[in-house]
Amino acid sequence: RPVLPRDYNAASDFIDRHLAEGRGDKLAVIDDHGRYSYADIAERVNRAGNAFLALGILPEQRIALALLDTVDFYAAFWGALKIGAVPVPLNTLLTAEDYAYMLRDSRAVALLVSDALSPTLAKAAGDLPRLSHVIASGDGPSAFADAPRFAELCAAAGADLAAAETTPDDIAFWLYSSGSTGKPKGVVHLHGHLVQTAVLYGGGVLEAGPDDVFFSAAKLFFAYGLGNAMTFPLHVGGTAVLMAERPTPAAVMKRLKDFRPTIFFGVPTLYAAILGDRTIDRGASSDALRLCVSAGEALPEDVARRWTDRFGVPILDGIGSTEMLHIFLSNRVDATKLGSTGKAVPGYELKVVGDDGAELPPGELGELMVRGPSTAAFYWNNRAKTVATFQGDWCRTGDKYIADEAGFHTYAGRADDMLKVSGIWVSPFEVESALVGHDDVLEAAVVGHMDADELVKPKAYVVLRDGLAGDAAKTRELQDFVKSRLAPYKYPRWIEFRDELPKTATGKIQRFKLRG
Ligand code: 3SK
Repeated sequence: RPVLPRDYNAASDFIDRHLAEGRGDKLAVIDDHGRYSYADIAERVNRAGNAFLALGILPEQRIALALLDTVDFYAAFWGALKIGAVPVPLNTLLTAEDYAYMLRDSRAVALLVSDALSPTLAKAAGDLPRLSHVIASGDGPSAFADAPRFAELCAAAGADLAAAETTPDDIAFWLYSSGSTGKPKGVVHLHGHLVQTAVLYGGGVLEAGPDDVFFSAAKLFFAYGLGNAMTFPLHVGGTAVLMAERPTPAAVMKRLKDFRPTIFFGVPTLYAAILGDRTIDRGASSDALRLCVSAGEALPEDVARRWTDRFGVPILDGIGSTEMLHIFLSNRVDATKLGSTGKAVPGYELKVVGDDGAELPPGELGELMVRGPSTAAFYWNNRAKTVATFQGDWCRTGDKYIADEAGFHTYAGRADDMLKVSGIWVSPFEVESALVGHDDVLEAAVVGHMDADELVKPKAYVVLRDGLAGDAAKTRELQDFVKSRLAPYKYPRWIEFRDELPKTATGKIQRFKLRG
């Protein structure tokens, strides 16, 4: 584990160190618009930091980032950290209501928003007295017609900037994480956390080095993507390939061909979708690719086997969390057990505990707990959930696991009702509430259901009001209704109509009777 000096600003470590060590000319980032050396990135970071200072933004104030994956994300994230402010990257797939909550909860004083996301954010950003600045990223039309352009603010700002005096324990950034009930929680991470994940997982498990080119289908606003496509490449002086568009199989394969990444990071749903297209073969990738990584949800054995057969590259399954910042349990190239999530990443400790909190021996099923040097400090403004999750230096994962004698851990479902869909949390309760908001729906229960690739997607059981028929047209109508109310990825892929739902004597829906 790295031991950090008392004076430590993560931006100096991840950005300025490369200039001090003579790597200014090395290629750091390729995005949809261009290529940027380490010197270019350092200058953009300094200009962004100075632009924030010129707006009067103070250390510890939050700057919300609703940004697609472009070099502006790097500039804004590190520019904020460098002045001691706190970037809060937001999921770019959410609704105006979700954003309104996060902007209010975080008390963000500034919002930087990609043009393409501006119509949704514009609906969220009214009536927020603490939000003093909205800045537009991009050069297209923005729904914030009067907002200053990030590029112009940066061009007018100075190119030199000294890092704010921070310590490894200063708050660096937040990420929002959703739970089964209640609103999303602001997960608070410290300056010292990023380097721990870069060294322990990026260096220790991936054995990443300066010749690696990193490409992540998971976007930078996810903890998974933040490491894959930003902190891991930056830490070793490698190169990151960024893509703003949605990670469809075609878009991903094009980047694999054009930019020849050496490490690719995806989620099982994407690996299965690529495998589902028989026209995509090894020739559609490149011979530079040495390693693939899967996280976000458990990787079905069959998908892993077919991927390696088709592309000739190992695929490492692992699991992380927003609370732990990145992957803490993983297979390794030289220690893989198919169907298992692997062993503890060195530097992290795991234990499987029973309902009473006592550690269980190998072979017994319980909840996985983890401790390590990148554990979030707390949830913002949520004492009850903080104490329930962070217990001493152990963090409850909410995942059920069985460990074997050799330390391999096999996933056995969630301790709560949460679903991981294409690597993103979905609360069944939120989908149920949306469904019952439809005039024709009396009751709804949502559970996880396996698709043909053994990947979990939401399935709804619905009781309609008297006399209404549940048919294909009603299914589509309800699916569209959910998509119009919630982030579209949350919609139920299947709807089964029932006359009634199984319930306990006290009227509680018995979801376990519907799972299958
Ligand atoms: O979902 C995961 O497995 C994950 C991996 C790395 C970082 C964050 C998360 C949630």
